[in-house]
Amino acid sequence: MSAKRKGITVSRQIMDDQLLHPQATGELTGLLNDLVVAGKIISAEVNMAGLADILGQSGRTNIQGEDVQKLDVFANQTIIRRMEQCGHVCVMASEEDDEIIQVLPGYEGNYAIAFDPLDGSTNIDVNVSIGTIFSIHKRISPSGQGSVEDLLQKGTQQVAAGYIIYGSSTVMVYTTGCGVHGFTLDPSVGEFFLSHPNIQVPVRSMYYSVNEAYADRWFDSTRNYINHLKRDGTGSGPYSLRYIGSLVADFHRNLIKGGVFLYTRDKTSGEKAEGKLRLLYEAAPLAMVVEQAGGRAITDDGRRILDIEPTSLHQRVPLIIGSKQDVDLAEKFLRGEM
Ligand code: P6P
Repeated sequence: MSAKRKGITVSRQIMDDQLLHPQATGELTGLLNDLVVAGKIISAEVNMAGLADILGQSGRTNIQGEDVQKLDVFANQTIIRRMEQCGHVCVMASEEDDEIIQVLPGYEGNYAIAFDPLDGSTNIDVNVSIGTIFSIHKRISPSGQGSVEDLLQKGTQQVAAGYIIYGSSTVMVYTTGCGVHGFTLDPSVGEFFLSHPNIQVPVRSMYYSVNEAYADRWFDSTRNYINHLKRDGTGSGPYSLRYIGSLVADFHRNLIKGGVFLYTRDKTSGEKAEGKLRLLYEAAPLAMVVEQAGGRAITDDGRRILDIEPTSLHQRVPLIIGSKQDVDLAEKFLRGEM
């Protein structure tokens, strides 16, 4: 990275991205910059959580039936408040809300945003990295308040996607379809500075990321693939297991160092018949990021994540995502070719 690019802020990069899209009006730029502000506010709260009385349960449960942590509520409200009055959004979907979320009357814009405000939040109290994941589509409804149709679009139709990981430092990673860039927050000045330009996920790795506790409930293709990696089936040495249990943390490590993450279907069916992760605001945005970085994202029955036509806001989808060659190999197993 040349010296002149050292001080590139995320807002400058968002503007540079806009210039790559001749038809851009600047609305997406405005939306992303408001999302950056929300990320800074959430980051400050997450970093204070250990001190402020904000740790622990909020006493509520969400659509997933999970105890909602206080920081979840704060993060969700922070993003909603920014998006409902930014003038660039017509409708929202959040992991924390059963139904679509409208924007303030008169502030309707041309984009729809789906987000997981604080994924991995069960890890909050033990200081494990957690994150915000977002997916942005151009509206398809004509005008005014948006509708669920503006959100239920294929991943290939996303105009921007990314995440903010709140860990040892706060890093924002996003793409608008022109590559993937990472920015690290300098809390002393309150700015995200370019720290990971043009991220390319290593084409293969030595790491797999899966919850081995579910091995007895995997389909044979998944189990055979994992055993192949563990038993040096690739001939380059046995893979190591790295699993944090926080999707954004596991994904970010794989994006930077290489690796393959799996959360596949549970063959005993039940609520995890399609896995645990959500298409709209987890799998699809991370799939856009990973493909823009040269990786792949598929389901464990061989579908490309970005090609899946969503049918409901909170639908689950099995996910195999990461280094291209590792996902290519997984695809061979699930096609019965190995
Ligand atoms: P399991 C966190 O609750 C989460 O939604 C993701 O961040 C993470 O990848 C997954 O669940 C972990 O699930 O079943 O391994 O605990």
